[in-house]
Amino acid sequence: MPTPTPPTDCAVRFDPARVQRYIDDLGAIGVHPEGGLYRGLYTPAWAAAMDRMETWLRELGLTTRRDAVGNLFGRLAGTESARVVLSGSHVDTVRQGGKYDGALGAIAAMLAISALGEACGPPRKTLEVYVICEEEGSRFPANFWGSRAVTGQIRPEEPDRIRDADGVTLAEAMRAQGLDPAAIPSARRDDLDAFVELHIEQGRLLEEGGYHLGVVETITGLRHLRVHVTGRQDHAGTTPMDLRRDALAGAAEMIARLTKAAAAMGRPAVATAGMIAAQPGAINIVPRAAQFTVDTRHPDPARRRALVAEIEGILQEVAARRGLGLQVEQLADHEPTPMAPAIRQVLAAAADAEGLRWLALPSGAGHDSQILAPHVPTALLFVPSRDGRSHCPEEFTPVEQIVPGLRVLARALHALAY
Ligand code: HGY
Ligand code: MN
Ligand code: MN
Repeated sequence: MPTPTPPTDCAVRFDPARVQRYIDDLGAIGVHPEGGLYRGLYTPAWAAAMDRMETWLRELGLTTRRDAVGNLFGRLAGTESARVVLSGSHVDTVRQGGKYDGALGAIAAMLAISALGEACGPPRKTLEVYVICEEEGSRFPANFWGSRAVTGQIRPEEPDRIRDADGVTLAEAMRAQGLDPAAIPSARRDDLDAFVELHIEQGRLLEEGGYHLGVVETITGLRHLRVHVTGRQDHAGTTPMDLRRDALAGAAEMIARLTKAAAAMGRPAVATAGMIAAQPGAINIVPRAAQFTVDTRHPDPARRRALVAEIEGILQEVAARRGLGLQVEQLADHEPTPMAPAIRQVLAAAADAEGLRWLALPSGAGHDSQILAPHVPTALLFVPSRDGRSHCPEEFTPVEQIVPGLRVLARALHALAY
């Protein structure tokens, strides 16, 4: 694998003010009434953001194309090979999310590839910006929708089975955007030689260590559950505590113990109950049912298995002792995913060539890179996150900490495609 030849006769430079304008303009689409952003897959805000990206890609001289699930590509054709070096990230957001998670990687790929085309002429291999339609699973419980389409991993029953909170299926939402669920298999690609994703770290290691950049070694393993607890609805005033089958009290004990188990395992083990609901939901009624989600992560396969097993045991023990029904629905399960050493080396050499301090680190967040990596040599480049904050309106990275990432991305793509 080549090491980045500095783009000598094609000095690639980035104007911080211009970079910030793109971030702010895209970050103005999908403003959430309670703060931050929300661009759920196939919502009007999502469509507006994809349209804005396509307009920019065309203005920058790239040929655009959309695939069957709504991924957007901006192409800089290669002179010698139709093989493609891809770079980008997702445009959808979590609810009340920030304007850097995903969007920055799509903008960075657009600016790096267009700058390379302008300064260095056409590449040998084709370079493509990959504006990914969905990663977060924030509208539909089916994350990595865009990259699972590109790698042929969408199961035929998913579009009609998976529904959002309003009962709209993925297939219905696709059709409302003029997309045909039957065409999903056509989104699969087998022409990809490499994928490089730039993303905010969403953690605090780079900032705490004074590093300019992070080169990810492994993306953490993740399991998403929805836990259904059932008990018996009773009068809150007349039912003795020892006779209750209180579904919400059972769920609360489960959550307290599973989060304690992750804390006891120590960093970087994490477990989060992000959502909870109870029925019938009245102040004077013992709840008959409760549902909550569990997000469990660890970058080490054995530790992840141990934590998952311990959590399963906690759910079973609490339910049995309290006489509660238990049904555990698995929503997602991803093994820890190593990034490609050869592509990591290209990023590291590019950072060294720029005289930057970089850190090799695991990613505690999930990324499209983990879906591409088993199919395409893939690497993930981090820029710092202020206070390690993300998935919140406070998400922020100063543009002077973004530009070094752009320069390294451009060098790496130059090494891979020219
Ligand atoms: O949840 C994650 O780690 C990613 O931001 N979707
Ligand atoms: Mn995210
Ligand atoms: Mn992301």
